[in-house]
Amino acid sequence: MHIIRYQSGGSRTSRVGVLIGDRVHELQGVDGLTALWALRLEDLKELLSALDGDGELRLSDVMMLPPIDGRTEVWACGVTYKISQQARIADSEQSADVYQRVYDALRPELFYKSAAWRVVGDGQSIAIRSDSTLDVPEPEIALVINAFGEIAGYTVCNDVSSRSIEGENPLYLPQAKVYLGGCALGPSIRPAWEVANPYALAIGLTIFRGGHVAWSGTANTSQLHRTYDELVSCLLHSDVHPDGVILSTGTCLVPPAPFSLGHGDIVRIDISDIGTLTTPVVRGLDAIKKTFA
Ligand code: DO4
Ligand code: MG
Repeated sequence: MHIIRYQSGGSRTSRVGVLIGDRVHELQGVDGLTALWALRLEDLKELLSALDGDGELRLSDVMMLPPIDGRTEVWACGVTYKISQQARIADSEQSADVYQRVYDALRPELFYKSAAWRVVGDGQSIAIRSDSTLDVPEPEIALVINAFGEIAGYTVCNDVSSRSIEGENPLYLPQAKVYLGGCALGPSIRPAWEVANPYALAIGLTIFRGGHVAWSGTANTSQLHRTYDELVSCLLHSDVHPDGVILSTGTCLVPPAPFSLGHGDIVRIDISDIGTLTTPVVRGLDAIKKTFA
């Protein structure tokens, strides 16, 4: 079962539903995903478990939208896998010790990534900045957290990042991370109760260029250096998210420099039991603005 946001029948209204097999059940009266995150986990499970396999629409009849809406924000964790720490130390000659220290510190690195409206979904373009020289996708498992701080589900996140801008100075992190086309999520949300072991999920990253694989790698969430509960409790320590929040848990794959994303590349992220997120790459603000009609 996957929770989805979609449009159908030529209407521009976004709907919330559940995908079972290739059938879509519209959740009547649920006017946004945020209404689901306002429910306690046990109530959400009861609501969705009442559905059977006979949804009224086929998957091919709907247009999927990014699985986030309303005031739900995307936050992200940094340096939660050894590979991320090592790549950042290599990029950042003068500030290498900040990455060394945060990896083992009690307090994790958490940063704001995106408002819902600027998140792109499966099949939509991501962007690299025209003032950046080294760019990578960051394939990450993201936690969907409800208004009560419970993990309600999991989705795939691409925390697209400029390594050259962050590497120049860690204080440039927001510019390396937060810009139009810099965050992709989806295609759907897998309810938490259906994921037997979220610490044993295979993550694959494949970057296609000119019809060929330009780079690929695999990793596993078993390599995560922290627990999901610890990351959630730090995020919510002194903050509230009444519409829920999505927390991306850090990258476990970094294509080694000098590999850099380019205009026309296609990025595919596969996370077992969760989904596959595929996004073409464009370079520069004008190009990404054209895709945000
Ligand atoms: O330290 C900067 C960000 C790290 C990050 O995004 C990651 O480890 O995934
Ligand atoms: Mg990241």
